[in-house]
Amino acid sequence: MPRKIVQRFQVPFLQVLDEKGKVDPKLDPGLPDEDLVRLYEAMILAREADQRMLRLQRQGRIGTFGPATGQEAASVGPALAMGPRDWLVPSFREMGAMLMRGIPLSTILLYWGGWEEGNVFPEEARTLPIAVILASQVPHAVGLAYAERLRGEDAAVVAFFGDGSTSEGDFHEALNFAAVWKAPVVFVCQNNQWAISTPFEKQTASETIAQKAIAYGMPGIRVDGNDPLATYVAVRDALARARAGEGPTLVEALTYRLMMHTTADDPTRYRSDEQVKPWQRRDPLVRTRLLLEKRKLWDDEREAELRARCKETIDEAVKAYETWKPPRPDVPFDRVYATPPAELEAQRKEFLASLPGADAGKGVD
Ligand SMILES: Cc1ncc(C[n+]2csc(CCOP(=O)(O)OP(=O)(O)O)c2C)c(N)n1
Ligand SMILES: [Mg+2]
Repeated sequence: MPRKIVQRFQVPFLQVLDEKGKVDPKLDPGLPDEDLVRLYEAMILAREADQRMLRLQRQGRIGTFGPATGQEAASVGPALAMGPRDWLVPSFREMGAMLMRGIPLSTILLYWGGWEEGNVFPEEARTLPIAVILASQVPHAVGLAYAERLRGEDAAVVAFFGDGSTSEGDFHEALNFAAVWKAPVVFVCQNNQWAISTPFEKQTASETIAQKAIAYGMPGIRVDGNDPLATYVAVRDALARARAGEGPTLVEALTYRLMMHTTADDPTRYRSDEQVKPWQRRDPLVRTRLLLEKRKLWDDEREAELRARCKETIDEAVKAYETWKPPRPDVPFDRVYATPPAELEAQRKEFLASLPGADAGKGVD
């Protein structure tokens, strides 16, 4: 037969916890109570920290900041699914996951305060630096995953990026390489439906991001990105595939950017409140609290106690950030190469000599 269908494809969708806090019993991952509470607490801390950082930016106490309010479930679910030896490769809206990996909030404040030290994480957090250059982290994630396998390690990698980042060449190159070489990596696209002012419909002619996986020969799934149980289940299953040597998976977490792109952006210039409203009703924090209440794990008293604990944690972090003193100004030169080339060292010297108070021309050690 000269004309026939050679392949047929489907794009699955997963939601476990709906907006009313109801879990589909057939899909319930059966997480222990303490994990459900952990997910909720991590999302509340991320939200509170986000809102505080917005205020700090408006007061001139940190630099430009990209909030993740409304997107917390997309990063805490995957973080819960990860093991301690796995690697987190973030973009820039994964504060929930980063805090769960044990990165101090004061370090995250240093990052948004513009300090290079804000990219130096505790080794045991196994987390790469924040990546603002879109999709630049995705090939790195694949290389990291491939290297772990080459070394015979059991570790896998979870790499995050946004919907806009899927239009970058780096994204496509990374997915192709990962699929061909069966690298143990899980790609998580936080599809918040905006790339600054570019809406999802103008970003791609694909109906979903998940379907892009098909072209590269890996499974793709779209999940409700405001459902921490769906993001958990999808990444848990993808990590199991990765560890079994079956290669990568693309998980599209469909969510929504409720706030501005960054503090340098005014979203009222390109979208209306009416567009945003339905997504406020899909807030991941609200449905998770409803679930905890249904399971008799939560009440107003626990909520008040948690909010007070978050405030204390954030106050301490802000204090640590604001009393922090840079040990020396040339730290950014340290982390570009394992062994810096002579040219870079010459630039370091020139930079140090140019600082106010520096004795120009004098060598610096
Ligand atoms: C290579 C590159 N091009 C442009 C930019 C400027 N830029 C920063 S964030 C952004 C939009 C990113 O959209 P998306 O990937 O959907 O992530 P989101 O901001 O929605 O989380 C753009 C264009 C950049 N950081 N890097
Ligand atoms: Mg986006």
